[in-house]
Amino acid sequence: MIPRHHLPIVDPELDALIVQEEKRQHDGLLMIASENLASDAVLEAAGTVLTNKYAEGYPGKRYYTGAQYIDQIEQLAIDRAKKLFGAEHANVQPNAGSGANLACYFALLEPGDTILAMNLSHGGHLTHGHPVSLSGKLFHFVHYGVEQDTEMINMDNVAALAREVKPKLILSGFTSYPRAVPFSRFAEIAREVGAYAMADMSHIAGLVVGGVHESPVPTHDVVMTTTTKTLRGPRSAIILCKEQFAKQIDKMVFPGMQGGPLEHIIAAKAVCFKEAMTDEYKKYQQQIAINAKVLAETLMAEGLRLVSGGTDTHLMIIDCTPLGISGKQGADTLAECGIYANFNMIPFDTRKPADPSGIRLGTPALTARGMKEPEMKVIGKLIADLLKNPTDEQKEKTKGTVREMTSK
Ligand code: DSN
Repeated sequence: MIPRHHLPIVDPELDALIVQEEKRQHDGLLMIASENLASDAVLEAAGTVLTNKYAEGYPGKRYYTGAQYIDQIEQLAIDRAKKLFGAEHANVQPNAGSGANLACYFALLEPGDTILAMNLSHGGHLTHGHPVSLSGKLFHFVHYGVEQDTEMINMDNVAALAREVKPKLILSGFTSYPRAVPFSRFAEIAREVGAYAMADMSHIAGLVVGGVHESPVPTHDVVMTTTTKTLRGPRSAIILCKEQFAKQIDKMVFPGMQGGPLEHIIAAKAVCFKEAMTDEYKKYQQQIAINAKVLAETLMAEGLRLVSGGTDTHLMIIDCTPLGISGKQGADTLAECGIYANFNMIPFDTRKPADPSGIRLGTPALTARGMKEPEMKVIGKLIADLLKNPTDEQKEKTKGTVREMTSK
C-alpha cells in the first residue's frame, strides 16, 4: 500500500473509504478471476503528474507541444509490449478492454459484417456480440459455444459453423472458459474461410507470458488484452497486431475511439511489462496455474461439480445446482465470510444472468500474496464446507480461517 500524505487532509471522507477498501483487500481472499493485485511500482506510476498532460496523437506526432517526455514514456510501453509478446506492432492507448475490442472490429470491418465469437453464457464477453452491447448492435454476431456433455469447445463444430456463416472475423479468447484455448486451430479456421483472426486474451495474457498457455500473437492478425487480470498491471488495455494492420488499428484507437490518452496509465502499463519480463514473474504465472489445479481438485474431491470437470487456466466455475442454491446465493455467502468470487452463468444455464447457477473462482490475487498448494487445499475445503453447509457456525469458522490466512 502506498502512503498518502495529502488525501487524508484534503478529503478525509474519501480517504477513509479508500482505507476501508485497502482493509477489505488485505483481510479477504480475493478470488474474482479477473482481479489481481498490482504492484506498488505500478500503482505509483499510475498516480503521477503524467495525468496532467494532453498528448493526442502518437509518439513523435502529437497535437500538443511539451510531449517530449510523454513520447519517451509511451514509446517505452510500446517497445516493451512488443518485446514481451513478440508482436510486430503495439498500441498501448486503449483505456479499457471494451473500447479496445470495438476499435479492433471497426479497424477491420464495416458495421453489419459477420463476426463468429463465443456465446456469453458459455464463457464469452459482453463485447463479443451480446445484444445489449454496442458490439452486438453494430455488427452481426453468430455465436459458437461449448458442447453440452463435455462443456468444452469442439473445434470441428466451430470449423463447420465458420464454413456455413462465412464470417469476416473469427474471435477467440474468453472470460469464463476454464480450458486452454486452441488459438492456432482458431487461426487455421479463420485462414480457411478467409476471415480475420482476432483473439481477446485478456484473462490469460499473464499465463501466455509465463509459458503456461499458448500465445495467439504469432498466429492471429489482431490480439487484444486488458492489462489488469493475470497480467497484473493497471486497469487498462492494449492491442497487438501484425504490421499490415498497424495503421488501421492506430487510426481507430485515436482519433476513432478516444481523445487524449491516459499517459499515467500508459506509464503504469510500461512498469507492468518490465515486471513481466523477469523470471520471478514467469514463476508467479506458473504458480497461478498450479494453484488453480490444486484448488479445482480439492473442490471436486469435496464433491462439488466444476464446469468441464476442472481447469487448465487460472479460473474454474462451480455449478451450484447440485447444492440447491444459486450462484448468487453462494457468492454472497462466501463474501459474507471474506471470500470474494463472482456469480456467473454456466453453459446451458436455466437461470437468469442476475441470479445464475455458477460461481467463478480464480487464483491470480491469492498467488500474488504468495499462497501456494497447501493454502489452496485449505481454501478449497473452506469453500466446499461453507457452500454445503452455510450455517452461522460454519460462517464463523470460515471467517476465523480467512482472518488467520490473510494476517500471515
Ligand atoms: N468483467 C471482466 C471479467 O470479470 O471477466 C471481463 O471484462
